[in-house]
Amino acid sequence: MTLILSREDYFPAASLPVAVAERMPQPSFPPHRHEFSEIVIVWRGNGLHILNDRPWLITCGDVFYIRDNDCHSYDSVNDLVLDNILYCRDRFGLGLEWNQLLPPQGDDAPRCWRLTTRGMALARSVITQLERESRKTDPLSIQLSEALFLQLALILRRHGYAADRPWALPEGEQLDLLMSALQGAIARPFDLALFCQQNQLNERALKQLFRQQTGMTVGHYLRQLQLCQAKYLLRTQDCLIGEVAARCGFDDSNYFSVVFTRDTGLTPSAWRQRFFAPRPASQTTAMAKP
Ligand code: RM4
Ligand code: NI
Repeated sequence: MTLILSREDYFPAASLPVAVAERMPQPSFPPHRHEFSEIVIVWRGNGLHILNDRPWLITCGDVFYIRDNDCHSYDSVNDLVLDNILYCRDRFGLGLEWNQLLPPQGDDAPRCWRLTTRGMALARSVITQLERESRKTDPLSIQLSEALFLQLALILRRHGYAADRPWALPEGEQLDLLMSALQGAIARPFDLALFCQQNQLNERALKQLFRQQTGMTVGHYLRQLQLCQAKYLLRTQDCLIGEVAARCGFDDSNYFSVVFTRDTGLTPSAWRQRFFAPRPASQTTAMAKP
């Protein structure tokens, strides 16, 4: 007979829909089921989580949705810190569509989810409020607990992704990944298709997201990064134009000059001269973009 954890033992009152059980640390715990559902969020450390006979090595950022009829246990724990958010669907009173707010629960649904670092920070603060609120039994607190639980569920959806589907990385994180790759790509050619392949991202969707968020195409943005770098180098370093071109990702210094002139209205050397050659007050030159 597996252990069954009762509502009575884990909820301070029969009217409460949500309870937060912090485990700092989570010790090894024998196989059990619950008379409630449970969301497990792992903050730190590691251990083995055995869910319906399947072992998962868990660590920070892992999230599990445990259904009433699941059986699970913890083993080989090592400084494992997690929170259990316990809830009873039948005690919710706000009339929300929980089937749509929580991830699908079918047999082929992913079992292990990952929460991004940003998601963890957001979840952390909601759980802190929920922990306090969920102990109170007046009607308003009960509603507020449900609302906070809703907020948590939405954060987990927005900032979480199935552990076996890294290409479904939340949009914000996809964009961060791309941005840092582009910053590192100023001096070398950047291959977006290759980048997407390496990071298991959908190229079309990422291009669209980039455009939506920045108002530029990836190519335009990269070109502007290169030109900013070129202006900076021209102004601060006394090197050859060809060297500036190479350090900004152009193999061909003539082509660099064409692009630079088209963008600024000045050739690279004329642009540089603005900062170095003293100009007589009467001389008029085309106004250059900064
Ligand atoms: C235990 C363990 C179980 C959970 C209970 C509430 O320490 O984390 O999985 O159901 O707490
Ligand atoms: Ni449990």
